[in-house]
Amino acid sequence: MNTFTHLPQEWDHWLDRNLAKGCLVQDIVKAMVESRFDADFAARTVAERVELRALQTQAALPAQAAPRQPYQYGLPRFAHAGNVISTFDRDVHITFRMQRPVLAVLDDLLTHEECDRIVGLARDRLQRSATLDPLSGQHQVKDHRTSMGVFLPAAGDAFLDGIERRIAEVMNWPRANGEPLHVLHYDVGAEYRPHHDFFDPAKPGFGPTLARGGQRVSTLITYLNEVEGAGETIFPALHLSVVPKKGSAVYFEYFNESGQLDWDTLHGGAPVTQGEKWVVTKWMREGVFT
Ligand code: PD2
Ligand code: ZN
Repeated sequence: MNTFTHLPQEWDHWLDRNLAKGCLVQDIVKAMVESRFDADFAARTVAERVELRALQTQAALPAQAAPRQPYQYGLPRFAHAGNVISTFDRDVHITFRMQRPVLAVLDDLLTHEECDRIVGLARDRLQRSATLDPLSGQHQVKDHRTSMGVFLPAAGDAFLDGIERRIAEVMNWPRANGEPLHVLHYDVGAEYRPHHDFFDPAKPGFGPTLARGGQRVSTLITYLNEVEGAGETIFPALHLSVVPKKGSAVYFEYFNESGQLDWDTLHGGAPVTQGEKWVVTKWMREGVFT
């Protein structure tokens, strides 16, 4: 199928009108792709226009933060009642839960053998972790994330396939919407400073990733070893920290049905003070991750 890589004038006006109305970048890109625009072209065009509009607004107005609408909680994806989640092959125990934001700490998500096996698959393939630059959309190595990491696609691996299936059942969200499992390793001193796992739609560099299944909606961080010192997952806005325990996990959600993002889900990996820390993260998207 031929796709368009040029923006006719009527679409140019349509793009400005929709951004002015406050439509989400990913919805605009999706509508363009459905009208047969090339996906990369659409993501780039929208991202460039968002950046241009931001520059024009900055030039026209004295520095002023746009007021954020209060986050409205919708139906939780994590809709497990009681204290046990019975997945197809394992019972996972809920040891802590909160409603706002939806957050849970889970015990026994992975066996110790499964944790060791995941570490074994990742160990020789680690690379310095990078983050997506919000303006350029390029992957960049920065001081605020000093771990090493690797994605582990499950394709053709029966072991990872089972883990993926269990995780999708726990997160109560389609497996196809998940990014591949991502293993992180922190040495002493390594950290992941507080950040949001979602992509700020106002930042042009995030357009291309938002076109790959939409916004992230939830995160599951599973601890793969016992950390000798610190390395907690911290939630500064909630005054909460989760202490790593081999095989246990922390789950949280940050996106409602109206497209609002919960900024209180700010979180980070505190510096490891002794030993090392291994985790595997699953990020879920709104739609199928491509
Ligand atoms: O390793 C962690 O504790 C951590 C903290 C914050 C991991 C992530 N974010 C992540 O993988 O997004
Ligand atoms: Zn994170």
